[in-house]
Order: sequence, then structure tokens, then C-alpha cells
Amino acid sequence: AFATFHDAYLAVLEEVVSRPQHAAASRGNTATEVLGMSFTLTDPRHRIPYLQARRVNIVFNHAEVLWYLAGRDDVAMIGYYAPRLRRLASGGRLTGTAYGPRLFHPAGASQWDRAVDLLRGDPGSKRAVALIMQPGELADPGNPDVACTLGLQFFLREGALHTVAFMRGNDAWIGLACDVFSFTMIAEYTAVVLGARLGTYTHMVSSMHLNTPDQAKARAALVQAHPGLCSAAGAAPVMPATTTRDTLDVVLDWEQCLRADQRPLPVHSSELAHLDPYWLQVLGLLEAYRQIVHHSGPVTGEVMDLLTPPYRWLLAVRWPDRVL
Ligand code: 5HM
Repeated sequence: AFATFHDAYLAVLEEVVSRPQHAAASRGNTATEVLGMSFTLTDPRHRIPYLQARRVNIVFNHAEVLWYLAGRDDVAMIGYYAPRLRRLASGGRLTGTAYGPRLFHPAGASQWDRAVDLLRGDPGSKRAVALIMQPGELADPGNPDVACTLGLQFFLREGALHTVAFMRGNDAWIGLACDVFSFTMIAEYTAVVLGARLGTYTHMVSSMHLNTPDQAKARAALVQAHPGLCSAAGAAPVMPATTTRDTLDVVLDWEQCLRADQRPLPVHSSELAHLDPYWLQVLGLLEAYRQIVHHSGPVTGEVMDLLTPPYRWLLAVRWPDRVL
């Protein structure tokens, strides 16, 4: 068990770099691999590795969770934050990578809704599972996008919501950091909806692997990171208990407006006064990204002043020439 994902991430990298069990080759990739790896986060809110050598995209991380929670599969939204995903799309949609439709669609009667309803009626249940990989996904041997996550399971124990994620395969350099961010956010939202404390998050992976092109970067991260947590980390923000589906819809409406560059985020306007500061931070990240994508020059001080020091640090490491 680890107190922060920063520490868990480094421990996983250390394992696949220094003690690999296999050299695996598949679909044009070679990788070092460990089979059957898991870790537990005691405080899943500490979900970000703060590493110079692994510049996480905190904007994409939030966008991906919103995309999942909205039950969407359109590349128009997620491809704006991660252009590399565009090549996996067909007909404007993603399949295996789009966990949203499988977990959260249709709203109100999704697998996730059923798991939440089940726990309301039978809090001790071991059945609150939402499956992601689907039986038919191997039918087409050329399918470029087979879901890597098998499912999520939720447990209510002593008033806390514990979550377990099951993955058939996980890329230890890129995928792991994105998936743990998303699944711990889904865990926290589920805890809020159930009125439960946030319990542990356990990440269980059949094949944890590190692709050959990422080996040197992972070694660099391990060397640089040993002094421990970056001073930017600080306390992790807590999703407000007032968060509902309507809150997410407000955030998603702004997301669309900022992605289309319709107008800047009116940071100090009464329009946003009803939004909890936690969600305003998320909009601040989306606004910073709007400026980075659609405009030139540094991100405005107005937006940077809105953001907390950890988010400022992450933006500056990722976009050093745009965030001063
Ligand atoms: O050959 P395969 O279908 O396993 O290639 C997909 C690879 O993408 C996975 O093995 C994993 O390394 C990575 N991946 C991930 O780590 C993909 C997704 C999308 O479902 C993910 N995490 N969420």
C-alpha cells in the first residue's frame, strides 16, 4: 500500500525496469513485463506523480474523466486534448478506449448506476461491478482498440467506498498515470454520490509493461525522483460533497464552449459564482489549455492566479514556453 500515487508509480517503474519477468513482443511493440501486479492507494486523492521526467498532462487527465462520466465516445472532444487518439478513431468514434459508454450510458440506467443502486440496497455486496472489456472485442483480429480495462468494482465497508480496477494490460509509463487518475476520480465521484467517505483504491493489472522506447525515460524518472515528492504537491483537493450530475453538466458545457474557443472563461464573473472552487479550478485548467491551443503568447496571469500551486507547476512543466 502507498500513501500517494507518486510513490506507487515510481515503485511500479522500478519493478518493470529492474526486475522484469518477461521480454514481451506484440503488435510491433517490445516491452519488459511483470505479470500479476497490484498496489493499493490509501488516499486516492493523491493521484498525480510530480515528476520533471514524466510531465503528466493535467488538462487531459481531467478531460478524460469528464469524457468518461459523460458517457461519450467522440474523438472530437478527447482528440482535442490528446491528438494521438485521433488515429484510433473510426467514423469519429473510439471503441475500446471509450470507457464512458460502457460505464455511464445510458445515464440513470448504466452499469455504474446499477452498481450504485445495488450498494444503496445492499451495502455489503460483492456484486457492484461495471464491466468494460466486452466479449465480442476479439472477433476482429485487426481491431486496433481493444479495451485494456476489464472492469471496476466498488465496495462499501464501514462507511467508506473502496474501489478496485482490473486491467488486462497497462503501459507503465503513459497509460498507468492516466488510468489511475481517471479511476480514482470515478471512485471519488462514486463516494460523493453514495454519501460515503473515500476509501482505498486498488489497481490490479495482469500485464504491467514498459515499452522499449520508454525505458530510458523511466530510468531518468527513477534517478531524478528519489528525493521524494516535489514540493509543489501539497494537499490534494477534495471533490465537494455537493457535486451532482448537474455540476458535471455545467462543467461539460463550459468544456465545450472553451474547446470551441467561443469565449474566454469569465474568471471573476457572477456567472461562475455558483460553482464550487474545486470545479472552478478544473475550468481554469481548461481555460489555460484554450489559450495554449487557440492563441499565442503566455497564459494570462488572471488564469494562473486562479490556479493552485500544484496545477501551476504541472502546467509550467508541460508547457514551459507558454506558462511563465
Ligand atoms: O496490444 P494491446 O491491445 O494490449 O495494446 C494496447 C495497450 O495500450 C495496452 O496493452 C496498454 O499498454 C495500453 N493502454 C493502457 O495502458 C491502453 C488503454 C486504452 O484502453 C489504457 N491504458 N486505458
